[in-house]
Formats: sequence, structure tokens, C-alpha cells
Amino acid sequence: MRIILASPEAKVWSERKHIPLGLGYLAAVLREGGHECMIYDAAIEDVGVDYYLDRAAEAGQPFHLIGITATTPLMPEAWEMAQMGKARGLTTVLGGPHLTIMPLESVQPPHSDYVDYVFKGEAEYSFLELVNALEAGKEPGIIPGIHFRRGDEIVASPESPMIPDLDALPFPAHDLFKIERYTNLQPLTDGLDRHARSFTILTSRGCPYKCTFCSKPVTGDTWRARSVESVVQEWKWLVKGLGATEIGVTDDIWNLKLPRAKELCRRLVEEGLNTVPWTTVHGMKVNHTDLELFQLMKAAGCKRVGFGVENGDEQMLRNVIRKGQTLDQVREAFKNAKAAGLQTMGFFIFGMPGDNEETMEKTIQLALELDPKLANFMLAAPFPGTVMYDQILEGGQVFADNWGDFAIHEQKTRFVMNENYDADMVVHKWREAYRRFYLYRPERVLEKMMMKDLWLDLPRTMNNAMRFFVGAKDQNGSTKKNDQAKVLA
Ligand code: B12
Ligand code: SF4
Repeated sequence: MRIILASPEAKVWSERKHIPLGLGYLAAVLREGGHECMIYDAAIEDVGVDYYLDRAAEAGQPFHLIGITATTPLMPEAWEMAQMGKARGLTTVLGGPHLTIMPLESVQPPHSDYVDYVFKGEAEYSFLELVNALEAGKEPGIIPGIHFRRGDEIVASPESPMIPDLDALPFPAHDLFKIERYTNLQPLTDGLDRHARSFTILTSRGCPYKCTFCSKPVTGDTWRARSVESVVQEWKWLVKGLGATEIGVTDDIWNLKLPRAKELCRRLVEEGLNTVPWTTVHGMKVNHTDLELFQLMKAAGCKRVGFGVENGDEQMLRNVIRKGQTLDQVREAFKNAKAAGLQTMGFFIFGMPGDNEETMEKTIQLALELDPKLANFMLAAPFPGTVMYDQILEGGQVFADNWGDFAIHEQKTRFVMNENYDADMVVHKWREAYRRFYLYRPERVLEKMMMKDLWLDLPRTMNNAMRFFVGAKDQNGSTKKNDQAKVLA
């Protein structure tokens, strides 16, 4: 079968363009199964997916099926793509984080007019099973994770789609990405390289922690690790086979088992793979680190480590966010990482339920104290599938016009909790954090001024400055309840 796997363009503000790795995994398994695959990522393409669908049909080699991936904010575009596919007679399949949390929504009207199948969870094997069945002209049975309509009935698989043995999977089809069109991974501090050969790699899936802002059902509570050897072989392919210039580890928690993490670093050194810089893009967990790990990471070519710090108030961290780490552990990790010569990043969240002026001030103070190379301050957004979402709905309401508003930096997902929660104060402190960290400290301003990138693209620089320090035009000005906004619950 000829299959096009597509990712909609993120309307989420981000200058970074990362490969949609999930599609790489799906393509690899489909290819092994004898099917032809193309990956279409709207984020880096100049033309719409309809262009490829029409050219293929004109050439007498039409695609038979379109598989679309989506996180929550990309759902409107995902449905649009499915409509395009359906209008051209393709079978349409949706999967990815949002569909894992809300699979039923897309097989109900109006979406059931143009969405044929939805997959919940990890779909490498189950998607292949569906494609094989369709190619053989058979009605698909109960495949793990599948949801579809049969007449008026909705067929929903009760089986777990999480894959226990990750080593059994092929490496993602990294060769199918138009890699030169993706940016480097951390342009906020490095300058934006629009043509980096930056790949991401996944050494494990799942996480046993239960942070209340995290969409936990997406990867599950059970941590499943690949063997060090398998990871090293993929790393080798990226560096030696595909000319990677940067690698990002995007696990939820790659360092859960300290000895395994250290072993991986040692093997990267042994294999001479420490020449290409790498980062832990989405952070590592502070309470599974020690100085030796950071030293080994440095030796293995790691350039920068990120940590989810979240909040500067111990009670918030323990009782509201349930991060499973203490502020002392945070301080220790930053100290050790810096001592090993690594650059650090800190991720901080503003506006979790219970956050007030005092706790947010503590968060700003902690960011200034830790002084990472990059501080990423985010507004809490109640994504479905999080404990936070359920908590808000118990005592308040989430307001948004559609799923497209669920983009963290856009400030459009508003919620009301109770009289103690001041949403305007949250936005005020969030912007203050950016100003105090990046604008009011001469050494930071100087550091920025030295960056060639800042001067080469002044309009972009100004736009970014407005967005974070003041509020860009396309960001919604008010956090107050908007009566026009729908309640998404
Ligand atoms: C890398 C990453 C990013 C990258 C995106 C890179 C990219 N182009 O995909 C960046 C930094 C840009 C990013 C941004 C955001 N992210 Co993000 N991100 C991740 C992260 C850490 C890893 C993603 C990954 O590679 N997973 C590995 C692959 C193998 O898994 P997968 O993509 O889910 O694919 C599997 C299944 O979902 C399924 N599947 C996927 N697609 C399809 C399609 C079909 C047809 C089928 C059948 C199956 C299927 O099969 C795949 C193979 O098993 C995840 C957390 C996680 N561990 O998944 C968060 C995560 C996906 N992100 C999340 C969020 C909230 C965001 C943002 C919305 C945050 C924001 N700033 O507003 C934005 C959204 C931007 C966007 N493009 O959608 C949430 C999603 C929650 C939700 N409800 O959607 C996650 C789950 C984190 C979390 N635990 O809360 N993110
Ligand atoms: S935020 Fe990170 S540590 Fe917390 S549950 Fe999610 S993946 Fe695990």
C-alpha cells in the first residue's frame, strides 16, 4: 500500500522545528511490512499535503491511505488534513498524543464523516495490522488501540497498545525526513540555524512519576528502556550514516536508572560518537543524577542539560505539582551539571492551581539563583489527560475557543478555579519572570547583544521581545473569562 504519514503545521509559537519522531517509527515498521511510505511535515514544507496527494494521483501512483499525527493544539489542522484525504478517496487514520487521550471524539460526528480509524497509544504494530488487513481487503478486527465506526456502533479496542519490548522495533526511518529543513534544537540561546541536521532519539518510553500538569496517558506509567547497545547503534547511524550535527534525547526520563545512563555515556565514548553535541531536550529528572553522571555526559559529547524545576515553593512542588523532587535536589543537580562543564536549562511553570503572587515570586527567585543558560517560563495549560485538567473541572471551568488554543505560549487557554486564583496575576508574574531573567540583568543583555543572530534578523528579535516581555499582537490580551469562549469539557 502507498501511505503518506502527515504532521500538521504547529500553530503553536515556536521557532524550533523538530522531526516528528513518532511518524518515523510508524514509517519504519510499515516499510518493513512491505509498504511504501512518505513523511509529510507541514512545519517544513512549502506546499500543502494536497499538493503531494494530487501529484501522486496524476502520476498514476496515488496514495491509498493518509495517517495523521496530532497533539491537542494541532487537532483543527489534523481534521482539515483528514478532510483533504477523504475528498480524494483515501482511507484516513488519526493517531498521536491527543488521540491517545480522546480517541472517541474523532470517530463521532462531524469528524466521523472524514475520519475512518483512530489509534490510541503506540501504534507501530497495530497500524501495520490495519494496513495489512485493508490491503488484503479484509474488515479489520479488534486491533490494540483501534477505534472506528461500524454503522451506528463504535468499535473500541480494550487492549493496551503500549509496546513492552522496544528493542524489537526497527530504528525510526530517519532517512525519510528532509533533515536539512529542520532547525537546531535550542535556538533561543544558540541562534537559529535553519538548516541544521538535528535528529532526535528516544532511549526509553514511559515515566513512573505523576506530575499533575503532564499528559500521562500518552506514554504511560511503565518505564520501558531500550538496551544500551540498541541506542548506540542508532546513534552511530545518525552520526556516521546521516551526518547529524546535533542530537536531542527526547525521552520523558532517560536517566531513571543511573547505571544504565552512565553505561550509555561510556559506550558513546568508546564508539567515538562523542564528537556530535547532544542535549536532553525536554529535561532529565534531578533526583536521578550525580556528579559522575554529568561528568560522563560531558565526556560523551553532551552540551546542555535541561531540568524540569517547575516551581520555587516546596509545598507547590510536593502537594500541587507532585513532582517527586525537592528544591535541594534541584540545587544539587544544577551545581553538579555546571561543575561538570555542562550548560543548563530550567523549565518553570506559572499558574498551576494554587499558585499565587508569593509562590510565583519564589519561582522567579529560584530561577535567578540557579541561573541556567536558558530559563523557559511557561504558563500552565490544562491539557486533557492531566490531573490538573480534572482538578480544574471539579471546582472551575476551562475556557478556550477550540483545541487550537491549547498552546502554552499563546496565553489563550484560560481557566477559572476559585476566588483565590488570579489569572491576570499569573500572566503578570510570567512576563515579569522573562523581564527579570533576560532583560534586567546586564550580563544577560550583553550576552544576547554579542549574538550575531540577534542583529541579522532584527524583526524576529523584536517580535520575540514583544511576545515575552510585553505581549505580542496575536496573543490574547485578557485572561478573564470570555463569555464568547466555549467550555471544552
Ligand atoms: C518532542 C516533543 C515535542 C517537540 C515536537 C516535535 C515534533 N515535531 O513532533 C516540540 C518541542 C516542538 C513539542 C512541542 C509541543 N508539545 Co511536545 N512533546 C514532545 C515529546 C517529549 C516527545 C514526542 C516524541 O517524539 N514521542 C515519541 C514517539 C514515538 O511517540 P508519538 O509521537 O506519541 O507517536 C506514537 C503514538 O502517539 C502513535 N502515533 C503518533 N502519530 C500517529 C499517527 C497515526 C496515523 C497513528 C496510527 C499513530 C500515531 O504511534 C507512535 C509510535 O508509537 C512528548 C512526550 C512523549 N514522551 O511523547 C511531548 C508531548 C507530545 N508534547 C506535549 C505538548 C503539550 C506540546 C505542546 C502543545 C506544548 C506547547 N508549547 O504548547 C507543543 C505542541 C507543538 C506540536 N508540534 O504539536 C504533550 C502533548 C499533550 C497533548 N494533549 O497533546 C506531550 C505528550 C508531553 C506530555 N507528557 O504532556 N513537543
Ligand atoms: S513531567 Fe516528566 S517527570 Fe513528570 S510525569 Fe511527565 S514525564 Fe514524568
